[in-house]
Amino acid sequence: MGSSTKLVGNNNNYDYSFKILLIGDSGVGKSSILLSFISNSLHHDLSPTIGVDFKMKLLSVGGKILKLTIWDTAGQERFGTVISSYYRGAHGIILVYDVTRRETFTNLLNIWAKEVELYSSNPECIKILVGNKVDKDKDRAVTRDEGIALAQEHKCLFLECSAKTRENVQQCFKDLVLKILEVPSLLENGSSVVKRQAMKQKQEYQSPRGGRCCLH
Ligand SMILES: Nc1nc2c(ncn2[C@@H]2O[C@H](COP(=O)(O)OP(=O)(O)OP(=O)(O)O)[C@@H](O)[C@H]2O)c(=O)[nH]1
Ligand SMILES: [Mg+2]
Repeated sequence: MGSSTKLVGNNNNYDYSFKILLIGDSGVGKSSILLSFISNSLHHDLSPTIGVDFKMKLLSVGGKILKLTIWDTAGQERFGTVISSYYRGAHGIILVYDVTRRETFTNLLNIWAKEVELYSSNPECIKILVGNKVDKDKDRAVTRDEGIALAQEHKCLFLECSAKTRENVQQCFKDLVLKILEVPSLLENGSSVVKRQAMKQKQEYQSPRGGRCCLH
């Protein structure tokens, strides 16, 4: 699809609403990627996420206005019984690892991919494997080719990015939504259902810092 993607302002008129999840080990940069995408600015030394947080952003892609609700979760916590509702109804999942920490890459296979398989209610949900922190190239512990191979094995899209320099951060979300737009079943449930769920889950997940919602 050769459409252009641009960021659009603060309004509630949209054609589709998509739920996107960020998952991966603690410290890989999930919150940094999200903040870099949402606010177009650099954020240093974020604290680990507590519980679950989500943010919204409107995008214009190929003449359609898309509302993305992006869920960010703590890599170091498991949420027991609420975990399935975190995954429920997701249109896209961003699986993040840190290219300088090999265990974050192997954990995607051992822990996170299994969790997606178990809890993701949507069989056609689009996944993208993202290797973050490419700005630290001299500390690299996972090659680009290894990332590509894992993505192929799990039928995921693939990108390497840096939340610090913002290289490829917009592209991760753009590639994901362009692919979601190609799947008719994802478009069918891409509107009111997700909006209702977001409100419900916001209440379920109220945490000391969680449940914040901002629309940029
Ligand atoms: N050099 C570099 N540092 C990064 C990058 N992305 C994140 N960091 C740093 O890595 C640390 C962890 O980033 P977070 O965004 O909090 O990681 P997280 O995946 O949200 O971690 P949890 O919330 O604990 O699951 C922070 O100190 C960030 O500043 C990057 O692309 N390059
Ligand atoms: Mg975080």
